[in-house]
Amino acid sequence: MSSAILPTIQSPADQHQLEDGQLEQLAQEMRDELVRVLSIRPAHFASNLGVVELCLALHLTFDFTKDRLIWDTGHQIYPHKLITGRFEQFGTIRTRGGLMGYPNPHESDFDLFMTGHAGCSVSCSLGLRVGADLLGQSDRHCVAVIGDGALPSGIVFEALNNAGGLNKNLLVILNDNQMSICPRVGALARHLDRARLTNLYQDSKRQFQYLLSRLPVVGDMATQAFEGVRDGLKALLTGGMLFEELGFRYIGPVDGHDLPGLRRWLRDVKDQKGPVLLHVLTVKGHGVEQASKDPVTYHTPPVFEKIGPERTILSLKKGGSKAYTDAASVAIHQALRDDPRVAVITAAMCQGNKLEKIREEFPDRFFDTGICESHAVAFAAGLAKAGMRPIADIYSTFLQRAYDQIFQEVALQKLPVTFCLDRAGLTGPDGPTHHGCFDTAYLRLFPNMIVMAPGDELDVAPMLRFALAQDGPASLRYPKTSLENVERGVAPIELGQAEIYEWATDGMLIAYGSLFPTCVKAAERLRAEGIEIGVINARFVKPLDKATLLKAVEELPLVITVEEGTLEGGFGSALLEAANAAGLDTRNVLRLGIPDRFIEHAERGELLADLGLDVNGICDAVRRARKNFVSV
Ligand SMILES: Cc1ncc(C[n+]2csc(CCOP(=O)(O)OP(=O)(O)O)c2C)c(N)n1
Repeated sequence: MSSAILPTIQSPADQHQLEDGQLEQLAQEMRDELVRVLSIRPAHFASNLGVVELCLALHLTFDFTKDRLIWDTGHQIYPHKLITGRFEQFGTIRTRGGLMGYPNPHESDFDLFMTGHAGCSVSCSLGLRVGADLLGQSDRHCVAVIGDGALPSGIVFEALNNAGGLNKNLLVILNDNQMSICPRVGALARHLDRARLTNLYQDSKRQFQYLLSRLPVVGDMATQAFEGVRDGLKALLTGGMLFEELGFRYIGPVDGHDLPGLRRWLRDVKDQKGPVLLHVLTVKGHGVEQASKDPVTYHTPPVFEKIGPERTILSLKKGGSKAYTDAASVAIHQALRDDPRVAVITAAMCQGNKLEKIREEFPDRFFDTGICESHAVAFAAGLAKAGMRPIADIYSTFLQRAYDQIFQEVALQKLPVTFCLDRAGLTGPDGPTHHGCFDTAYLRLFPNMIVMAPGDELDVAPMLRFALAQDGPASLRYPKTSLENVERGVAPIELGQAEIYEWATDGMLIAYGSLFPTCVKAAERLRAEGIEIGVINARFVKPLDKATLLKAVEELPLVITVEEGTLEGGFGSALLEAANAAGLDTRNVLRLGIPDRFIEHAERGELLADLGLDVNGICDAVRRARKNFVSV
């Protein structure tokens, strides 16, 4: 849709020319553009609709060519992109070579960190604040915007604690829409809800709070006594006691969709001394009725069929084939039915992990910790120690947040926690913050850990059952893609045993996990060319099936390992280490996988092709290798 004002905003400074009415129109045009582009491309939708006014107010109040702004997580950064010189490219968002769906410093100086994982905005803003002060740039304001879903992350409280202690000038804006992806959980939600109740008195409160917050912090006994009264009154009025106790001045809650009001509040807090938390109330999906009524579906909806007048969504295009997540969710559900000791833990990804039915049927053994992966893993360790069989169902990339808990609370204690690593491998349009590339390398380092990957759908349920039967930790990783099957008499899952799909004389493709079906297709194509290549479904990287795999290295002219994970420290590395320890010549071994660089955003299929991990790429690698280092 062509619009009158938005295309003229080349940089945030252009907004300053606009009257209130024009700013309102700009907000509407931004929403129209979000609807237009995201109706044809699945992307974060409701979160972005909810922060349009907040984004405008921030850019109208601060000068982010020198001040600093961090959007926590970064999934709600689209309005910011629209008014920071990227309107014309907005239609390319999340496509190969186009704008990223998250902040990206390579795109714009207005984006400071490339982020996608939740919880770091307050820490990074505090670092920016302290760094600016040390470098004599105290006039630069630092602002973090964090959602109520990200707020409970442990690291946020580490940062609030540090900021309150340092008493630096820092503005934290809490964007409270009462939602994470699913409705928010935990005790903090109740605290924020109490603060919400006082919203009715917001206008009369504004001046009062402002006056109170302007009172000096240090002083004689009388002042201190007065401050005690002040804090008590404020807490009584606002319910923001928790933040006050952590050393922040709590202000709010204020209406996040009233642009003139928001601007007044921001002007008030801009030059306050010390750390300030401004509590802003927004509606996730604001401006699109269906999105605000069903923010879970519209967090990242499928494409929309049709848009009616007034941004009305007439229907969503759903459907498509079943994904690995579906197979895992069915297997987890069955495990809970089979064994009362089994429990499942998600870190705010109930919807993404497709655990809703389990949440309904087994509310006592389903746990959503919120965006708290490290807590989730340590909590799982506690459950295991108590005699339960917990499953930590966490995306590969987010499990990185729990690295030390996997080490200490789980592996070191040899506790039977099962890790289901969803979205392992290349996750497509989300890009480098979300690709699950590193888990094979980071998990196989730990003693006591069993590290596995199903080769196809048929491996998923048996592998989960196998993991749950172990007396120590075990993990399985599966990709973000449709289910695939390799027709065969499936061999049972046995500890450290690969499955030989086909042995052949010219060489062997050893697939670890998701690319097993691709390897089977590649071998078929090569056979048609007269090249006899076998395929092994490795299943385990730890313990490795040395007997089978080293036999291939020893006897065959060519061995190619194939994995959807980093080459550094991955499955191929494990094979080379084992071969080296056995004194084998490994010049016939070639490793295919993800190289040592961060991988951009594009469709998973496009990325696999780029990296030579599709059927064509694998066949080419075999042909090249036969030419280069195999005497045929
Ligand atoms: C460490 C981490 N875990 C999980 C996620 C997945 N995730 C993306 S957005 C989101 C919800 C964030 O809620 P909130 O901060 O309130 O923002 P809202 O979408 O409600 O505006 C979650 C769980 C993530 N990005 N990072």
